[in-house]
Amino acid sequence: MRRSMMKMLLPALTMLGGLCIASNASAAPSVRPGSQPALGDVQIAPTPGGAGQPSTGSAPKAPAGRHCVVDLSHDNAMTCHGSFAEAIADATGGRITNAPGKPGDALRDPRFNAAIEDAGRRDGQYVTSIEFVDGNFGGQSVAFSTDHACTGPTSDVDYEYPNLHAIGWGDLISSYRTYSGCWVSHFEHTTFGGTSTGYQSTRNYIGNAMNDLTSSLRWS
Ligand SMILES: [Ca+2]
Repeated sequence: MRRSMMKMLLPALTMLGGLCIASNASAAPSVRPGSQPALGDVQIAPTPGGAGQPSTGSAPKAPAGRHCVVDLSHDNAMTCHGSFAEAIADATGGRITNAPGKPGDALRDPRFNAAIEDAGRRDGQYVTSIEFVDGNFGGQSVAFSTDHACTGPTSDVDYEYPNLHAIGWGDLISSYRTYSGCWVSHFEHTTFGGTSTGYQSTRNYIGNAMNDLTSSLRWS
């Protein structure tokens, strides 16, 4: 999002800053053995189904639907969808099929976030982070999925994506939400060069220094 627009939205973002932005400070997901999160309106499929989505593979273009999923565990294959709900169904292997249509509404709902974490724990369909074009989890999105959670220490690199420009997502990210015990570092240049944010958990605004500048990502 343009910085001029961000200035207009800053008061609103400040107001919303305290809402449901989960601290990931412990790095490890909050897991209570045997407990079930209250899922409410977030529908969980009774049996996990494969995403079954064709992939654009190694020849990606700027996505039309602009709600995309990149599978970090399978050659970084990207699949794009026309709605956020479809993308989340893909990222969770079909477990969450009716995510709220507006990503911002979904991410401010603790039940949605619990369902994402639950999909990882129960089905091995983890999401490292969901990245957004606008601040406050708005606009187009790209979710990164894996088959393992991140390890606790941030001294290692659990996953990485070297070139967002190659898949139409370079210089766009303004906010992000982390899951699966992952922290994410945003880099100014491809292959992890230039300025970086360092590993951080959820941010409803990435900050002026890196807004619309991210070209590569690492998770730990
Ligand atoms: Ca790690």
